[in-house]
Amino acid sequence: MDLGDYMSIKENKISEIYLWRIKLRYKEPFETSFGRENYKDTIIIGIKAGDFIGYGELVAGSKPMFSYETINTSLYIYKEYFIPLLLGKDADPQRFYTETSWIRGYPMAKASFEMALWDLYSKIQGKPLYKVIGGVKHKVEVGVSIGIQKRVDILISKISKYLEEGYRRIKIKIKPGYDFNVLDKVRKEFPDIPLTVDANAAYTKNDIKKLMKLDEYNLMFIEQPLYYWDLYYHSVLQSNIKTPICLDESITNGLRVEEAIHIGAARVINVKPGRVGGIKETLYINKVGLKYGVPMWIGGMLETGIGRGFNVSIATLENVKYPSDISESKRYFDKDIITKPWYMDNGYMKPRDEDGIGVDIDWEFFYKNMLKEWTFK
Ligand code: OSB
Ligand code: MG
Repeated sequence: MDLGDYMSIKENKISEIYLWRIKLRYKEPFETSFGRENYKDTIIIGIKAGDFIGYGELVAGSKPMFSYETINTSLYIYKEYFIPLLLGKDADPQRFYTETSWIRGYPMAKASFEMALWDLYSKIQGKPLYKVIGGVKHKVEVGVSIGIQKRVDILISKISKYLEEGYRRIKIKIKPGYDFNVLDKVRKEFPDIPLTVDANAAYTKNDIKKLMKLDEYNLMFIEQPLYYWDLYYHSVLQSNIKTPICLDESITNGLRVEEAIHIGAARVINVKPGRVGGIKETLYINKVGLKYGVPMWIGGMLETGIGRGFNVSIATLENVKYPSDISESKRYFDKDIITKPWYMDNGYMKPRDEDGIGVDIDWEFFYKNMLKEWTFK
């Protein structure tokens, strides 16, 4: 930061913090090996300094399914630690990262506030977020993640529809009993499409031999087949297959990426900025991946247009070399909470050139879907 940047943060002390609990129905339920979700139920954060407001979005859900974190554990961390730390202080995401590093765990809670601070900081600087964080692309490749379907013919027709819309990679969710049978039919119908599978940790070490057969489907990678906390058994599987393993749940911070690379547990990394603790940690992972030649892509948590704004900005980083799970707003919701929904052009999405994430809330619609509001001054 030069002195000018420093002065402009100084004049803009954080005066108010808002937490908004919103619940928005998905167009269709999203089913993974760990459960079914009908709503986006989350907290949107607003942090105000001077005439600027930065937004953030929590990726933890109402139940500890994808991660141990929930909306309620996040509210506890926000109220107990983050809000008292930030009120009256400068909008400085890097300082927030350092000053909360003593808190063990809670990466999703940390990320939601850190990202709101990055948006706020970028707005104070008068720059788009993707430029502030050193993004190198002006458009990013988009893939789609399709939940578990009742019948394979429904899955096949969804894949056709998404391919027509221009998505550059299809990811299908698998679990025991909904895997090889499904892949046989999908590959028969679409022999050459860029295809990946995501098991969300549905298999065990006893399945390793069976999982080796996934090599026959020409998949770009296999996402998190084993335990949500594991590296070792993934390294055993990786050493027995040609298809790269991509870790999602097991990667909870930057050092976990280094560990995973050192023990050969993954050749591709799914980075969800929320899961790893925020943007600063994501920038570190970007560097580690470049150093070891391990590419990454940005995963999704079915975010609203606010979380999506961060994911699109972050997907402009240099080491993002596969399409990211950042589908269009209309793939998730009849109407998004932002004024200009996210859309794709020929399978690409563009970060906005407005300051920060460049996203404004459609307040009338937002209030209709809000369950509770907290204001801290
Ligand atoms: O494992 O990537 C995952 C959604 C919720 C929880 C976990 C995952 C997902 C997705 C959806 O795959 C990706 C998206 O946001 O479109
Ligand atoms: Mg995943």
